[in-house]
Amino acid sequence: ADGAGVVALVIGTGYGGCVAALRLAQAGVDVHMVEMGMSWDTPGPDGKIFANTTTPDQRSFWLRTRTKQPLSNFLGFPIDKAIPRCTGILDAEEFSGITVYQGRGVGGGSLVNGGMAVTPRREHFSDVLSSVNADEMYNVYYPRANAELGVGLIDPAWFDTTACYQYARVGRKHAQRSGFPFVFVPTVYDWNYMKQEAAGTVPKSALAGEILYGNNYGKKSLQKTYLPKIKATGRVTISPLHKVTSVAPAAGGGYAVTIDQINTTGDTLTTKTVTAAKVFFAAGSVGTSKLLVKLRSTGVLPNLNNEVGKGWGDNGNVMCGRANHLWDPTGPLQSSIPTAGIDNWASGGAFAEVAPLPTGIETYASFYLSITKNPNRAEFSWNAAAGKVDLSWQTAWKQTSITAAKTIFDKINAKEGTIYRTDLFGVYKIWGDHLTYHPLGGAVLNKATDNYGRLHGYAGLYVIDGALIPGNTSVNPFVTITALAERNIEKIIATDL
Ligand code: FAE
Repeated sequence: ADGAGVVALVIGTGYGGCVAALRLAQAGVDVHMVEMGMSWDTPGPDGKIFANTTTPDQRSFWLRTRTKQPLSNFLGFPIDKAIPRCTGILDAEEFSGITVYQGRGVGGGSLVNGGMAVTPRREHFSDVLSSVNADEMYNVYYPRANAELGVGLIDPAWFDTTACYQYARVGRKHAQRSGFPFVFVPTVYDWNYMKQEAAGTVPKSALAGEILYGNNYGKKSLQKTYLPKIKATGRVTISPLHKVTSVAPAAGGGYAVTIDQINTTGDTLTTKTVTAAKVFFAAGSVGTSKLLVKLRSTGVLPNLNNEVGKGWGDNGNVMCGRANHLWDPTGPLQSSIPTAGIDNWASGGAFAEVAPLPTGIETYASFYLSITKNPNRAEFSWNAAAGKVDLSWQTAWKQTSITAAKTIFDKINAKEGTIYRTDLFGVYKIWGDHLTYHPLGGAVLNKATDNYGRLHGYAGLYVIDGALIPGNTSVNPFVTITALAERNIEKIIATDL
């Protein structure tokens, strides 16, 4: 609706955006959600909405002509391949020192992520969000987020026997033999559905290697949790394939939001302007930071403060594989949903998840995504010559993360008499240190905004996504992003409407 006015406009449909839209609509506010990605509700020619990891296609990547898989190599062979350019689901966004993976579509990162739904240990919370009352978070907002997201734990008896978690049991055995605390990781996968997949009574999703490019059945993404509730309010319009490019103070009050409608090859079809009384930035850590830095630097929102763009971190993500002995197979059938972790945060600064290698064949490999305590923080800045936003992260900064991860895996390798895999990230390269799945920060709470996400300098502009979190959550971030959004929107509805 070109030129029409709305009360609240939400940029992005990930965790922060969905929490904002649901709670505003329930409070009686009309909401317009704008999402640059597709709606992901229509099956492709193969009858499925989402593509499989083993056969990536045009649905898999955001505007790329070649896949850029997190594991680029296997047994010495590059595995990336040509695909048609399309507004696919996974964006591998390249900055000079890091590739940042993000979900694109209605549901944001919930479409592509591993579903690991972890609440930080309470004793670490003050390191995560120092200005937030921990009692409120642990008594009210974490429980609310866990309930809304449908977080649950695997049945430990099933874990102990099912073929699809042999890889995780091998991970547990090795962790325990080296004296590391082993923990089950809660997830948003429907565990009953996975049991039925294993029994062969329903179409397979986690047991068909579905991850990264979407899960067709068992994962409770936002499409199965917040989004149906949002639609049921009848107060929310969602515009997919619409990208916000500007938010400017409007003459008569409120904000003029400029939006490009794009097609599935990424070309702009039309440009629209919508006026909104309040605008919620929920474009993800990178999306929100890029927009705000551009708008401040180009004089559209000059009163945004100097904290905007700062405090960005990678949640210390680093990946590695270990080569197991031939008598320690990890199994050809590997559930794509990780559910086991090695918690060495307190003594080594690393929390390592035992991740699958869902290739369908025995790999004799244990694969891990580690979240580490990495204090390096990067800054977004406007590159006027190139007309784009740069990020100052340097690949060498991952050395801290590698050192932390080695506190776990050097010890396990020594105990087991095993070595690191060197074939997963290139030729003779041990560490996946070029990427993150967990971008955080860039508009940090209580710095770029007040303690509830209100941007300094502009009444009616809010940040409500991962950009608020200063770079590290000690565990996977989406439960914390959701809980913080629940906390902030409750305050905003009570005081600003
Ligand atoms: P996000 O979910 O990224 O949503 C932002 C939305 O805004 C996206 O849909 C964008 O397309 C859209 N957008 C951006 N710019 C614009 C614009 N200009 N105009 C319109 N729309 C725009 O943000 N986290 C966990 O806790 N557990 C996991 O197991 C896990 N696994 C992951 C695996 C992968 C491969 C990836 C990529 C991420 C994973 N994450 C995981 C991270 C998690 O998905 C991420 O922290 C959240 O999705 C971030 O939530 P936000 O609401 O900040």
